[in-house]
Amino acid sequence: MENRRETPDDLIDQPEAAALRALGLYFDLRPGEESRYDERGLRLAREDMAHHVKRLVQAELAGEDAALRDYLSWLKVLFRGLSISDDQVADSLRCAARAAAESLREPAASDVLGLGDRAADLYARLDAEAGRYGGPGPAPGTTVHAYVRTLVDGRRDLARKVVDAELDRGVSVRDLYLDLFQPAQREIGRLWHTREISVAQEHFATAATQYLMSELYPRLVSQSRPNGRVLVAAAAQGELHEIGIRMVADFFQAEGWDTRYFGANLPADSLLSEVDRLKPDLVAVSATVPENVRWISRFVESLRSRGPRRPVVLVGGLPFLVSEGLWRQVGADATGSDCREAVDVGTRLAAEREGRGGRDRP
Ligand code: B12
Repeated sequence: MENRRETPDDLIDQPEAAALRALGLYFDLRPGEESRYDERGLRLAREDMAHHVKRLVQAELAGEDAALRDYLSWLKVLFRGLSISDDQVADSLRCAARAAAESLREPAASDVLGLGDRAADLYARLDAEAGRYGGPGPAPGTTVHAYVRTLVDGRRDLARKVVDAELDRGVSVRDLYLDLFQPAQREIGRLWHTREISVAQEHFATAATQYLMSELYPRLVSQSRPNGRVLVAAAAQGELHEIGIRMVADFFQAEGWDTRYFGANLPADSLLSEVDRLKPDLVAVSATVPENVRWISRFVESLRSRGPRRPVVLVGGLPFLVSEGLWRQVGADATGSDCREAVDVGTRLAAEREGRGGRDRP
């Protein structure tokens, strides 16, 4: 068919036409529903369809079930408590898959079509509470709970007091990163997801945590002894989540690495140029949004084409936590589930590389 021209990448970048087609298919399948939508409702339905299209196509690219399951359990929590039945969601997934398949070439078209039916069946059987995004959140009385409350209430001064009390009882900055800021950010995400807090409250919490991390940074690196190794750390192209990779960079710096941290959304070409210029021992790249993993794959491919004296590559972030083997699939040398593991594995791989004859330095 001559209109089947799009690659999976094109469709992920521009899902709008397929989303519109999917919504048409959905209203054909469920006559009578369209009249219940006002203009805003239709816009939201199109956005939901575009999201389905992107995630189904990305799951097809990933080629395993974990990414699909994760998306469905995320949807299950999102729609919990709303008047949208499992049946409606299942039909919208099928229609999104059909519309996506219509604009893809084979074999991707058949694969995505098959994913639609699998997603619809799986969705009905999933338990919202059981997945990564459900659950009750931190228990009242815990430090994480207290810290999150201060942020939700817009009280950075009180958040600071929670942090100071932890420091006074001897908690290290590393442990604050891992046992307070990380779970608190995930809880903030859960509260946003379940509509218990607004986007503005999430932004406030994130900004306050970043502010506190900056304040603690001198303490974190105060004992650090330079070890001569260089790290380049960045969030993938398109990726706005930056706290995880910032924590990774800070932990490396605390271990004596000379760390260049580039923050969010670094275009893949700029990352490559910096790697060529700085000749680091290790590159750490992070993604949270599944679609951004594509940029990491391309970056690693370009890096590998530079030969065996390229730096070690670590990848991490949510999609790599969800799909165990994804780091291998993108061609990286390893992953780590958190900033502590990142430093352990990165240090080991850099030492192995040095043992085998070192790195390409001017
Ligand atoms: C803050 C936040 C945002 C902020 C980010 C601002 C900023 N300056 O960082 C903003 C508002 C921009 C945002 C936007 C979006 N977000 Co958001 N966000 C979050 C939130 C609440 C916290 C993220 C965070 O700081 N986590 C804490 C860090 C410490 O954890 P981490 O990233 O996992 O990092 C650790 C490990 O993964 C690992 N690691 C990370 N990187 C690396 C790299 C290497 C090399 C290694 C080895 C290890 C490693 O080590 C880290 C430290 O221990 C999360 C909730 C959550 N569960 O994380 C949602 C969350 C990630 N967001 C979500 C969504 C849906 C979005 C949006 C799509 C929403 C929208 N419709 O616009 C957009 C996407 C934007 C984009 N293109 O990137 C979903 C993702 C669900 C999914 N599976 O896709 C989440 C899970 C919320 C939820 N429960 O629904 N978000």
